[in-house]
Amino acid sequence: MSVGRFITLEGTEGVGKSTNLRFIESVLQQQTIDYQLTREPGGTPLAEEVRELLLRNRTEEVADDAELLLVFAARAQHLTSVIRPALAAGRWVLCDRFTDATFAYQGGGRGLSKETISLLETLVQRGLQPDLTILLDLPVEIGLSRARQRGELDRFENERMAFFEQVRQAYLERAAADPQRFAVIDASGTLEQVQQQIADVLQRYFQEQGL
Ligand code: Z5A
Repeated sequence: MSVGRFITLEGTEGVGKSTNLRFIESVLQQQTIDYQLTREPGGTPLAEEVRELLLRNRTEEVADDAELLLVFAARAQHLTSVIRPALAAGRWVLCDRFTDATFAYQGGGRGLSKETISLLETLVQRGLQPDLTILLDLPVEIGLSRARQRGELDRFENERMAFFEQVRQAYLERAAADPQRFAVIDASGTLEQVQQQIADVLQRYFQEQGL
């Protein structure tokens, strides 16, 4: 049996991840690819509970290390219960955010060291990495104004502009360091323009995979 492929979608607030996930799903369906859609933090009942803990606005300040460990606790469960079994069964996994988000938010945004994050990555992932990461990139002010139109803001969305600038820079640095895995999409255009770029990336990827 063939092993599935692991595709992740990343970006800062308001880049259009949810909207474009539905588009990526439609492309996979056209290609008759058997896939599992999932997300981080979350993807299993336990990990979804951790997500709720992470996103809820609270008066107690959350320690950066506590936030980091919660993210990886959810990821460990998600990998064991959902991602590894799906890939082993030959299914593709389409995941809304993964560890690049940790390097961007907890690393770039909170300022935690890459070394610490890498240590936990090694422990939890044991070498497993996404095969393709689509990074939707957008100037922070445009993304935030899009995100704010959606209503109530969660704990992350309430962060300052400088935080999201650091998150964006960390994403772009990771993409520049691994151009084989990352496809950076300019998400500032119309939805049609963004989806055309995503379709091109996926077509190229399918060709490389001999599909
Ligand atoms: N987090 C973390 O800190 N560390 C980690 O390791 C992980 C996550 C894995 C939840 O993520 C939080 O978890 C996240 C980081 C943290 N921070 N926050 N918040 P999430 O992925 O669930 O949350 P999100 O960033 O809000 O994702 P989202 O719901 O997919 O939002 P979106 O990217 O903004 O997508 P959208 O809802 O499709 O688009 C926003 C609006 O823009 C919407 O009204 C669209 O109709 C509109 N839109 C979309 N595309 C366009 C174009 N091209 N033009 C005009 N308008 C558009």
